[in-house]
Amino acid sequence: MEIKTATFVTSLPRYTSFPGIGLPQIAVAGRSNVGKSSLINSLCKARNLAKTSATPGKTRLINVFLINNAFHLIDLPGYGYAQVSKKEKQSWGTMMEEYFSHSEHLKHVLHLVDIRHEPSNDDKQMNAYLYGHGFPFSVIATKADKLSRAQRGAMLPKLARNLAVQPWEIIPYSSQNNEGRPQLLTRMEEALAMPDELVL
Ligand SMILES: Nc1nc2c(ncn2[C@@H]2O[C@H](COP(=O)(O)OP(=O)(O)O)[C@@H](O)[C@H]2O)c(=O)[nH]1
Ligand SMILES: [Mg+2]
Repeated sequence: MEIKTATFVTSLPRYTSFPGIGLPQIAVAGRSNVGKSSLINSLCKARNLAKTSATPGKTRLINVFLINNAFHLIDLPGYGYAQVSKKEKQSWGTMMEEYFSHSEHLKHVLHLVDIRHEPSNDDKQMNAYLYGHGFPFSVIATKADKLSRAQRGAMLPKLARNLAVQPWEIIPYSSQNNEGRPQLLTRMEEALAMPDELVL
């Protein structure tokens, strides 16, 4: 698959209000600052399609992008930002619940984790949620450019063990040099081709 067109559709504070149009969806989930928006820009070869930020905890909305007029890419609000109030954490939880319970066209979740760190408790909770609800997902290890080959070789098995996937299933990704982009596009193409019956 190649991405030929990518456009911003809308930002939603509540997923229930998205009319949807029956297109399949691929969602991007992960900690604040893990590189969700950067990955979307890298995938779409667009500099500013999704707004990136050096300050974590900025994306409080569900951002919807239309790709190739064929599917929606969903930038979910990040979790795990320490400086948020209990109330904000609750509203994040409500938004995610609303999204996952109304996303009948969701084909695949890209769960982004930082390749440099052992998964946080929030990462493990997200992983357990995806497993528990039977959502097909891939683990994408972001910021791969920040590690040497050797360091990476040591980290991938740790990530895999914590997130109950095989090390070779994880896609190391760099939004800086687009490493991992072809593999991720292939993974997305396969996910989009899955029959709906397999999506719980
Ligand atoms: N070196 C490097 N930095 C990255 C990469 N992806 C994201 N970043 C940086 O990490 C910060 C957060 O990225 P952003 O995409 O806004 O994260 P989000 O909160 O998950 O959407 C920004 O300063 C990005 O420039 C990457 O692959 N490599
Ligand atoms: Mg973002």
